[in-house]
Parts: sequence; C-alpha cells; structure tokens
Amino acid sequence: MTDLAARLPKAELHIHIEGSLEPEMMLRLAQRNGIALKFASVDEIRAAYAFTKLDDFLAVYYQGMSVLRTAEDFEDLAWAYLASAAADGVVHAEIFFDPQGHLPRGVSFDTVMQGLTAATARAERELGITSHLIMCFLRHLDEADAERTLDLALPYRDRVIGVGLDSSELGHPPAKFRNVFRRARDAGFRLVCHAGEEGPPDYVWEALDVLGVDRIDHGNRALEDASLVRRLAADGMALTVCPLSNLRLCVVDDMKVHPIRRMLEAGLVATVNSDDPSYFGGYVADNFRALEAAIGLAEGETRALVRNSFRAAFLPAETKARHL
Ligand code: ES4
Ligand code: ZN
Repeated sequence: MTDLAARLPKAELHIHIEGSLEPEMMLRLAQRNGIALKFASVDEIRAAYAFTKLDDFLAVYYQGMSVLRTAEDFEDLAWAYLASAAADGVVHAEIFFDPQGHLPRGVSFDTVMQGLTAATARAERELGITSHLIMCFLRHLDEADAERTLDLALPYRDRVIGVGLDSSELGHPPAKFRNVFRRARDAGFRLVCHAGEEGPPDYVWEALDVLGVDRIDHGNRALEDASLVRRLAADGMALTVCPLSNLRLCVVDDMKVHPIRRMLEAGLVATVNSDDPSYFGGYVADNFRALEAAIGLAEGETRALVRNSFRAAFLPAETKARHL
C-alpha cells in the first residue's frame, strides 16, 4: 500500500482535544495531579472503551478528562495530538474543546486557553502545522449555561475562531441553542454543529435554518432525507465525517457499509476526521486506512476527500487555494 492518504497534506476539521487523551497520558496526569481514577492500568482503561451508543462513550470521555487540571496538562495534551496529526500529514487542524467539561471542576477558561494556545503556537513553529480552536457548548446542559460560556470566550475572540455544539444529541435539538448561536455569530465566531450523528435529519435542517451553521459535524443521517441531501449539495455545505467514530459508536454496523462513497456521489463536501482518536482507534490517517481496507476507497476518492478538507476549512481563500 502506498499510504497515499497519510502522505497528502490535509486539514483535520473534527477533533475533540479531550478525545485525544491517550490512556498512558491519562494515568500520568492522574498521578501528577493526585487524582484518583477508577482505572489502574492502560489495559483497564482500554477495556472500558466498548460502546454501543454515543452516551456510553460520553460517560467514559467525561471521566477521562477529569485528570486535566493545569495549563501544562492542556499543553501536553494538545502537543501530543498536534505531533500525531503532523505525522499523519495534517498541515492545518481545527480543534474542538469543551470548556463546560472543565469549569465545574474549578479549571478556569484562562487555564484551558493558556495550555492550548501554548501548544498550538509551538506546533506552528516546530512542526509547521497551523491550527484554530473551536469552543463547543455541551448540548445536554441548558442554553443559559452556554450563554455564560460564550461570555467567558468573548475576551479570547482572537484565539477562538468558532463555536460548536456537541455531547448527547438525542433530545437536545440545535434549536435549543438558537439565541446563543445568534449572539456568537454577531460576535464574529464561525458556527458549526454536531447533527445527524444519532439525531434525525430534522436536527440537520435546524442546524442549517435555525442556527445558520457554516459546517455540519457528522451529518450521516442527512442521507435519510433526499431533499436535505439536495440542499446540502446545493449549498456546498461541508460534512466532517468520522468513520472510526461511526463504527465504534454503532452509527454504522460495519465499515463496509460506511456511507462516505454515497456522500461523495451525492455531491456532498464530505471530509474524513478522527473525532476522538484515543477512544475510537486511531488518528486521521487510520480513518482513511480503515475506509481503504473496508470499501476500497479509490485514489480519486481519497484526493477528493483531502481537497474537501481545505475547501471546508476556516482558512483565508489564498491559503486554501494553495492546497486545491
Ligand atoms: C463527541 Cl463523537 C461525539 N459526539 C458528540 N459529542 C462529542 N464530544 C466528544 N466526542
Ligand atoms: Zn465530534
């Protein structure tokens, strides 16, 4: 195998930094911070990574991130991700973070920002990889909590390019967050939203028509609605698709039936991303390799997916053009 996908320069647009916490680092940070984990070894941690749905994963994900306390922890975490991404040919990453997963534990917004921006600055200097940060609101919490989080982010507007919506999808439609997204747009943030991972096509419609998002994260279930597919294609709306995540969370039953090819054939701007690489079995190149192994992704399809990653990135037109 030529491993074309790993060699091509690409952008990664859907990666939760807390989901890149590898078991080894989880144990090291727990020890460094004197935090009791219910896991005693890497094997015990990995054994907990058997999920049948999104909420199974989220319970383990929120436990795992409890070891993150200091700016140094966030810097170590983001540096490790950026080094792995660079090794996979990623030249630009748009990285999600979940401040509401940290604030209730007494970790300030400033601590998180200090750590993440130290790593992204160093990665740009030493690895030649650029990155943006996207702050996600946790959709299982109420809109007032998201509003307070947006207030905390306003002084960091120059270091946070956008806002997103993640966590437990069913029962928490995008419209629940219409006011905070309107205010984020008015403040100059780009807008993205997890939709159609477990939630119905209606949630994708809401992300488009109520929130007015610039990209859809996942979007798999949009394929159930032909008029929605036509709308997404007509708008050139990008989908940040995460194949290994889809497999591990049972969004698809088998990688052999992953809809990535159908998405491309329908004219959708689909991209390939790792989501939570530590929890789902690999980084972005592993996601391409899994598709190649399961559905025989052709060279032209790989190149189209990689091109789409730049089309969909929040980069200046001149920078994008260099990669298209
Ligand atoms: C997530 Cl895979 C996924 N879906 C929704 N929210 C998330 N947060 C972290 N990973
Ligand atoms: Zn995600």
